[in-house]
Amino acid sequence: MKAWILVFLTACSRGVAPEMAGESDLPSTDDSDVDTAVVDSEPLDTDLPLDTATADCEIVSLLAGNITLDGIGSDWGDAHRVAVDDIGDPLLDYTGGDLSTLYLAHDSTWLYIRLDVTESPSTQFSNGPAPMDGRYTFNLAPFGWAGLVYSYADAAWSLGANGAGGAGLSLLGPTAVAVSGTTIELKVLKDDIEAENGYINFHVSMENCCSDPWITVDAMPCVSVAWPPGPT
Ligand SMILES: [Ca+2]
Ligand SMILES: [Ca+2]
Repeated sequence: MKAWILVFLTACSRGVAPEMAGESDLPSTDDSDVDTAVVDSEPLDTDLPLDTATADCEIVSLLAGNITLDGIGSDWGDAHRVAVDDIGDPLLDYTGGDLSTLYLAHDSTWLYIRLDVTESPSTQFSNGPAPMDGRYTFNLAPFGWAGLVYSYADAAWSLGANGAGGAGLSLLGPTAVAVSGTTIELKVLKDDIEAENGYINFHVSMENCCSDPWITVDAMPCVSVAWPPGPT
């Protein structure tokens, strides 16, 4: 997988920052030490130690919800909010690069993820040449990752656009992503998700993916949910 591939939703890869292997939490966006946020472009290890997979992630509830994928957040209750992040804390000043709130929900078929940012989500985060080198990343460790992608080729929000792939996940293109205002909604087939240790960790971030060094510009606190989830 090429380093410049825009957004994906995969879960495990080799060479991810130590925090992805459960050795530490995602780098705090308050941390001025950029080096701690550096990751390389190699795939993550799919054999993460099971007992450390949730060590640095707060275990939260994944509740059933009746979600419409339209980018409008009114169909999410407060109980679906699983993480909040500080405002004004990105390491780089990218429009749409300040992450604020993460929500999770599911129904009988889909896992839904909602990310709110403080400005309109950037359509400049793509795998094009600089400065269009950022991306929103939704990493569902330890089993795989999914990617959210803005397809510069199609000029549309699209899951798996521009050739981005997700190990073991069906990336359904534009039908799996909706953006409106400051809200991004996406959905992943539950049948594609397998948790080896009974939990899935969610690492959601905005990355300066194609620069050197490759840094995490802003990140949501990691959360972990039991998987498979309860009945809907
Ligand atoms: Ca909605
Ligand atoms: Ca933030």
